[in-house]
Amino acid sequence: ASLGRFLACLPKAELHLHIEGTLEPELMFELAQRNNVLHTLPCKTLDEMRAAYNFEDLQSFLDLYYAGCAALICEQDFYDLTMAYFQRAKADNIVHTEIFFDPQTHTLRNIPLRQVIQGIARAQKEAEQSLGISSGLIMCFLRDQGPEKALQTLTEAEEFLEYVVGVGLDSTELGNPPSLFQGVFERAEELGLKRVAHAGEEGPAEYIWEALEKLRVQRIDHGVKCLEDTKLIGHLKDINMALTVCPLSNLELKIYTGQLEERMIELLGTGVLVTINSDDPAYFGGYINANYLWLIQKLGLSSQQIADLHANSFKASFLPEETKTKHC
Ligand code: ES4
Ligand code: ZN
Repeated sequence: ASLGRFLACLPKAELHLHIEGTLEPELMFELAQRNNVLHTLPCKTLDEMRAAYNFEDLQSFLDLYYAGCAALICEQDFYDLTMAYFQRAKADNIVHTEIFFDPQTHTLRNIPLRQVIQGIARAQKEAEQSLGISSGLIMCFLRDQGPEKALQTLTEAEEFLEYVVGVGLDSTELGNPPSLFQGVFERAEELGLKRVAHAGEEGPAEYIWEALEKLRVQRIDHGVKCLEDTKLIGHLKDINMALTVCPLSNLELKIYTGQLEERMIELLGTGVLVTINSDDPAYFGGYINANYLWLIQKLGLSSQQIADLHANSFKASFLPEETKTKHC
């Protein structure tokens, strides 16, 4: 219980958070009603929706996550969604967050990119002023839509780059290796953007190598499958590469089923720069503190380990160097 208090008091950073994955069912229904699109939601009632949060694997989650996005239409919806997350973040004492969004999930439904980015950006500005939370925005390409669509999306986003710190790669991992996106990530680098990619979540350790070598990423999202490759673990340590790990996500998506606790202990023991994050908290049953609490309860983390993980998040952030060190 005292560790819980220690955790609550720590001013934290979050580096792996999909804004669409913070859409709580209550807000989803409210927005859908406001937009007259209730009939397009995957479930008819809140209870039915909550009951559907029971996943077999990554794809079964993604299907529901994309379907839920049908409620998001106006600029105001993206503002409300993002502001609701900032309120939750404040409650968990988050002071800095780097937010993912999936532009293609919305442009595929004919929602203008401008509307999406401006709604999110307006909430970011408001949260900085009224809640004291700094943030960055990372645009993720949907890997299952392929590299041509990703490049098209990047080109479309060029007029909004003042709002974006970097690009990422997410969605269905198996069968969609990072190497396919080399050209897009080269273009992103030319544009001065930071680069991250989901790799080694469901996919193999090989995808982590590819993300490092072909996409030149500065962080690996998830990356837990590095445990299958000793040489990779050594390399991640050598280059001081951060992993943005999301324990409750891995639990709910049945990554390392039945042995997740052991594998997390193993991962923390490697000395790789691990950070703790919430991924899609509305779907996986908890925001950042709940993710830390799961580790505390299941792994028996010490206050020193919590403090180290917490410092790692600032080290691995895209904050300016001076700001980082104040928190570590
Ligand atoms: C995601 Cl957990 C996860 N993995 C891959 N892509 C995603 N998009 C949203 N959540
Ligand atoms: Zn993710």
